[in-house]
Amino acid sequence: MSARLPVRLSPSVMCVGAGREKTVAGLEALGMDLVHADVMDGVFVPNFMLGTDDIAMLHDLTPLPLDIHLMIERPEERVRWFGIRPGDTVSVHVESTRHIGRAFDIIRSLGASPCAALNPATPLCALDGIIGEVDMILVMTVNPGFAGQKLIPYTVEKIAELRQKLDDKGYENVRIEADGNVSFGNIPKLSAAGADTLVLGTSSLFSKDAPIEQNAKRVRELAG
Ligand code: S6P
Ligand code: MG
Repeated sequence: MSARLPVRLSPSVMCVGAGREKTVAGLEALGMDLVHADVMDGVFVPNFMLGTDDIAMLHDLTPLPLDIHLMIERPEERVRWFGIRPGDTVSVHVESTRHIGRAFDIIRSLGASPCAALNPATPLCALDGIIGEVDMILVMTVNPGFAGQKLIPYTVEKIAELRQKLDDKGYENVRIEADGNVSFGNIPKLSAAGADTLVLGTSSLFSKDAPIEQNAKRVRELAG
């Protein structure tokens, strides 16, 4: 296996709850690296989440780059609506479009990092041919649409296989993001499998069992 890429922590805005502005503004001081912004259109997934104004507001609230996760149909027709900034990361689901290359080209032209996202049941062969076009692969470890779900066990092995596949093909610098129930208990096995970008939600950073500062410290200790 290649040298491990530095771990990045990406707290999910849909899990913040009340006091969103203050919490988002404080994420950098907590040692977070990105801000994960879920966009849902009610068609690709059975939920609505974060519109274009929300994304603009997030950019105003934090200097951290956004990690925009588009769970929308035909993202290539809509991706320009989101005020993407250079340095942002933008994930597009392979299941959501017949023209994923067009979406990647637009994202790259805006100075952002294009990423491919996979639902839990989508096989890794869906990435054949496009690995060289992306900076990261987002692996859903729950079915997309909602926070607070349980990790689907087979996705851990899928991450390990993906890391091996990327390394074998010479794409050691392509990152892997784990999204869904990245809990205190699951972080060690997801990291060991090869996930280097961790989406933090209700099961870790925003767990109500402890103050956010304590949760942030615990996540960093577990994730390295
Ligand atoms: C789900 C979404 C995720 C969640 C996050 C929730 O469709 O893409 O980014 O916000 O995974 O985290 P948790 O710890 O509540 O499962
Ligand atoms: Mg997400």
